[in-house]
Amino acid sequence: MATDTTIHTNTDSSSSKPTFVPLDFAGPLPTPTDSVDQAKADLDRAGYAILTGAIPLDQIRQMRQILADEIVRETAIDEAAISGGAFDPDKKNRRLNRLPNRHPLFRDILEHPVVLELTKYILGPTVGNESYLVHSYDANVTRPGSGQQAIHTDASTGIRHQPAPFQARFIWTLDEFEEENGATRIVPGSHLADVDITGATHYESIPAIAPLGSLIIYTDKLLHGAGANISTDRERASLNLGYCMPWHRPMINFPVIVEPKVMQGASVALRQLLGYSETTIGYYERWDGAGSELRELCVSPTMAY
Ligand SMILES: O=C(O)CCC(=O)C(=O)O
Ligand SMILES: [Fe+2]
Repeated sequence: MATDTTIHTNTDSSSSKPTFVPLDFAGPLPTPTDSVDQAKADLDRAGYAILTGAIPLDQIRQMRQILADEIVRETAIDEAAISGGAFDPDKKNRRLNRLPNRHPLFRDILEHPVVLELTKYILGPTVGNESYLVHSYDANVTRPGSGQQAIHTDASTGIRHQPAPFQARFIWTLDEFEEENGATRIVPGSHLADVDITGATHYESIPAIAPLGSLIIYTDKLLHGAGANISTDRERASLNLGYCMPWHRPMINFPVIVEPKVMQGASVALRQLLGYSETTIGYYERWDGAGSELRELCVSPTMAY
């Protein structure tokens, strides 16, 4: 999808480490679109796209309410556990994981057809047509006073000079994303650069302003980060998730995180995406260490979508 270019940096002559990287992107920035073809073009050109109209707004509002209720519930149990994450700048935002356990809507959205189409577009074919895997999945709620997350890529492999995307990444906006409430910040065009991130570097970025219920699409090659919430009274909630190749180790081991009872009756596609397969193409490794309840959920990994 991409050819490598150089990202231009100002350097601190004493350390030769880049300290400030100004925006360096020619052409108009992507704007929200309801066209999947336009979104694909934006993704190729700018490294991200904002797709609208992919999901009914009442479904988005319902998920927002469930998320709020779950945060209240978890706050009463252990507020610290959901306050900020390892890569957040402070403890003001809320991070909620284990989403597939919490509500069917949080499971259904993992197999949204547009997300699967875009994952195919970004990652391309797999050997033996084996299913992609959900790599990671959580909710992030910025709150008034939350700081800006450091600009980063979502590449978890630690591989330098990564030649192609290893993850298709998505953010569902459960609130309207505005600069003031912490819209995700993006370095347009950075998906084409061979970036070696150092903590000392400040990247100039722009906010991904998006209506409620948008799907922000990017890859693990794009520089981005949650924005600071400088509003006095507005939260900004999102579902953040990624899909990876079947040979790429997901960040989350879903079959041992998700309660087997919530997966009973789940589609074959959802089971594949969450890694419920005793088989990889050509190999069968029985899940002897798992209980029968879990083993009965296993399906063939050959892409059913
Ligand atoms: O919530 C956001 O705006 C982005 C969060 C993010 O980039 C991350 O957690 O890796
Ligand atoms: Fe990220």
